[in-house]
Amino acid sequence: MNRPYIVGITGGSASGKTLFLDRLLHAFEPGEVCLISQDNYYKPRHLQPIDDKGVHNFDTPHSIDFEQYAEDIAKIQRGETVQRQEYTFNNPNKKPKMLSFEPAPVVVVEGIFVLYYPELADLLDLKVFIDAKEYIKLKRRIVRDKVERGYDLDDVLYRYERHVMPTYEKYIEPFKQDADLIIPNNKSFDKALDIIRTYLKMKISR
Ligand code: UZR
Ligand code: MG
Repeated sequence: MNRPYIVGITGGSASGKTLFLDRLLHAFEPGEVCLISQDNYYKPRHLQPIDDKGVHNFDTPHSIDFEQYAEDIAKIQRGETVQRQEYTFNNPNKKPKMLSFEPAPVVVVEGIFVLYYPELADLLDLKVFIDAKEYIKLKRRIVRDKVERGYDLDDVLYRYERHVMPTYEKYIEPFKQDADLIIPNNKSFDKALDIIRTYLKMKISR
């Protein structure tokens, strides 16, 4: 197999990265695309930094075991399979699955810090930034954290203001200019999705 084509997708929390990728992956056959998400590389809770109010901050680049992440991406790039336990966002109602990442012609690397770490950014052949207005991200985040991650509203708002926003300004937004493509996602990303889908299909058929 040829060396995989590696696509990095980043953007602020709740900008629409995961939804974009769910839609994108639907258009491919199993084995054509491998998605390896940064979400599965959060360090365990007891290793997460704690803020001055004693609350865990999952929004610093130190929250991620990026060395393992970069190593696993490099492994897939070399044609090896990677096993990793699913991260459930500390949701006690979810039982973590064992995930298996298989080498594929296209590998997608997704997460808020994938452009921040040069060790990760240097592995990427195409860098995509998904962008959305702040109030839209906050709205999406409130809904998602309640429904998918089981957090209550006070908790969501506290983290958004104290952790998510500062991290966006410091570690995510400054790297927007390193992206090859910036996709606005305030209403819809359908046309951009079409373009990326077509481009990746072309990469696979070559
Ligand atoms: P996306 N996050 C959690 O909410 N809980 C965890 O256990 C680990 C991470 C959040 C993290 C970040 N921060 O904003 C978000 N907080 O997941 C990144 N607080 O995920 O890009 O899908 O929004
Ligand atoms: Mg996500």
